[in-house]
Amino acid sequence: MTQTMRWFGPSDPVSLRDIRQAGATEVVTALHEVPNGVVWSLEAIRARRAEIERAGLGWTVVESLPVHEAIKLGAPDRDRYLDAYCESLRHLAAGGVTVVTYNFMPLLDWTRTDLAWALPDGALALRFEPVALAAYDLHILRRPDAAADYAEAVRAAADRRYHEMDDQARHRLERTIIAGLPGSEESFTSAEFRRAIDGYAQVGADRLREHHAAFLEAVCPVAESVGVQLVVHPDDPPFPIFGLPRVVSTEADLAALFARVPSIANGLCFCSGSLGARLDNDLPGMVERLGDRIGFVHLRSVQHEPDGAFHEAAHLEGNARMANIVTALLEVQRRSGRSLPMRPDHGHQMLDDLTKQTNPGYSLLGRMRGLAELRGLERGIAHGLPA
Ligand code: CS2
Ligand code: MN
Repeated sequence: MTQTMRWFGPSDPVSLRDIRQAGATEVVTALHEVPNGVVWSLEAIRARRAEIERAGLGWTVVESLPVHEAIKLGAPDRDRYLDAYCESLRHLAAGGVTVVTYNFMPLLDWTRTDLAWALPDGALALRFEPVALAAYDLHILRRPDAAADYAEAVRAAADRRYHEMDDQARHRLERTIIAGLPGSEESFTSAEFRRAIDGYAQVGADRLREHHAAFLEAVCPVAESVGVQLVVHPDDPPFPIFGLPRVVSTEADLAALFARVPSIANGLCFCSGSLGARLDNDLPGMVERLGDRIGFVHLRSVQHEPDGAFHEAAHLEGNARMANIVTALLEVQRRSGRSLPMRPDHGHQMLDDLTKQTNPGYSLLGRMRGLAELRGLERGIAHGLPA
């Protein structure tokens, strides 16, 4: 696989030199400074490429070109955002990019309830805990109808949790959930978030699927004509939260999406961490069956805990069955003759990074450990395979 690392651009505390020394040959990045919905100019793309190449690295994958809420909502002004998206795709192709990542999650990008969960060895991991999410939803956000979304036992545990928390802990939980994790486009206060959720009152899963298909039908012909593959990043976590629909969570969701819009530009960012947050997703099997659609790979493993909670484990630990996933990916490469761009998705905050200001999940050392382990795993497996 082509080893990459995510870089958030010139403001990232992790430098291009760091990434190169970690052993990656490419970065995946985005023009994070351009607001969602505004066209990425060819000039800005070229300038970013020049900076990356000066550091001895390549850039073929964008993560992410965000999809405007008007498109997800199917709002009357969506056409102008679709046009802007197509224009950015043309510029990206002219600027040497071949893979463009996006997600189709309403309002929130990836969501966690704890960004600094201490592991037994003192490193910090990201964690998602349904009881904490419910405590926020029921007691801080106070979303009307929220109670109906939780089982009695979860509600009771959430009540207890909320009452045990002091104001500071409540504030921290609120910021963790809605202030926007690295790479997210949206950042809300609870009042804004409640209003934004209301905007989805008429958009259930079926309509969101329609809007997703309409998006792909509008942009795939352009992507195909300029030689770019769009890859959808799965929902994280892969189930509905805050009553908002999620439609990119399971193998069935993905198979239906590819059947509905068969264009070769309609691809998948296979994220073993996001998809792995559901135990009913058979990760190696999904690589085998959806392999032809995979254009980009995120490798990470979650450790499931009792009561539906999970945390991000070290890359080769947890529930993901990483050796089986990498074996399946190598088979996809063999059969298609491609080298898939891969990145370690998130990493623990550890060692010297514990004293630094870092982007949650995107500190250097944890990801360097992840990349080193994954590289070793890949080499070891490839060594045993017939040429
Ligand atoms: C996250 C997301 O899990 C992940 O990869 O870091 O921010 C992801 O990059 C986006 O959802 C892709 O659009
Ligand atoms: Mn991912």
